[in-house]
Amino acid sequence: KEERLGWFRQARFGMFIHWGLYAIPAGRWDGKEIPGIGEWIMNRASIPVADYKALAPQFNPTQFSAATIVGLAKSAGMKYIVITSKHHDGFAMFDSKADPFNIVQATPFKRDPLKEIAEECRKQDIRLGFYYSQDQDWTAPGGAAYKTGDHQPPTFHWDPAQNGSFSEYLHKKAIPQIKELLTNYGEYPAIVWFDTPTKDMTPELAGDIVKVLNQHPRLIWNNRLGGGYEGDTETPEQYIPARGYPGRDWESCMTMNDTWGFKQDDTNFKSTETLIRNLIDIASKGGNYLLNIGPMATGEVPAPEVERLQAVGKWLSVNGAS
Ligand code: JFZ
Repeated sequence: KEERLGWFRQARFGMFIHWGLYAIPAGRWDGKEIPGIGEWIMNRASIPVADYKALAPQFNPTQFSAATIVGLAKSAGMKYIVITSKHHDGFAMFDSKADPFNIVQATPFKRDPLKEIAEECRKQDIRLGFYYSQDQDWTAPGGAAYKTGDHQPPTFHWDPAQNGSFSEYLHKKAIPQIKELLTNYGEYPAIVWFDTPTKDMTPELAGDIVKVLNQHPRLIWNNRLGGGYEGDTETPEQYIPARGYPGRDWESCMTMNDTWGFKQDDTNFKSTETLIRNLIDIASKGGNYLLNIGPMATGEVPAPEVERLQAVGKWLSVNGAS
């Protein structure tokens, strides 16, 4: 375990990246600001599957630069990156043969940003992890959905196109894509970051994922797979546990404003001082700080996020901590 988690225990500071089609509406739909976090817009605004999928042909983030983003993490003093490979909207931000709703096949951009980031992480000596929404998938038939608004139990779906078998979704889309992520990016991912399990993820179905994970003995995965699996890491969200997690590895993930995915109307950014204090507090308790950025539909990182990361990096180097 020490051999596998050694780097993670030293890391202290990482970059979370939430980036996907939701960066296009950026929190507004039909001219209205949709409450809540930006990457949840499809669910919060009950957007039909076909309308959401129509965002893909508009996605052309030509300003995206892996070198810039990895360089930003590096200059902030971060030691690793975790990026959304597929969020709850079901859109794969990587080259997938398992499902056509992906950035290479369904957009004019046609590039695989995960591949570009992986190459850059290799060059700049940064570890790389992939976030993958294994349970919720709002565009694949059978994918799960958390309830919002008036969505009805038991599925909380809002579009008949979402109906189907969860087990089939898992075996035909999620597991094949997890295999792609685990085999197509060289020594990465170092981490698979699962999220939001529902009761659909039975111990048996989660076990089918674990069989795949176990073929990669150096892989770290978090505590959000579901099916009763604890994983390697605790993932407190938006808070710092008072005493850390004695005996467990952990990372606090946090936003800089109030959203993970880019939202044009959210300017409620924390101060650099708060970010530095959070990092110190977390490090003093033995955890890692996984601090989020939400790139825009152009591929650029919002300026307030760039400024803060550079300022944190400067503080770390002036104080001999990086
Ligand atoms: C989840 C996602 O739904 C969200 O979009 C984002 O990706 C975030 C990092 O993870 O949201 C959660 C998951 C877990 C908790 C809260 C929000 N939690 O355990 O309190």
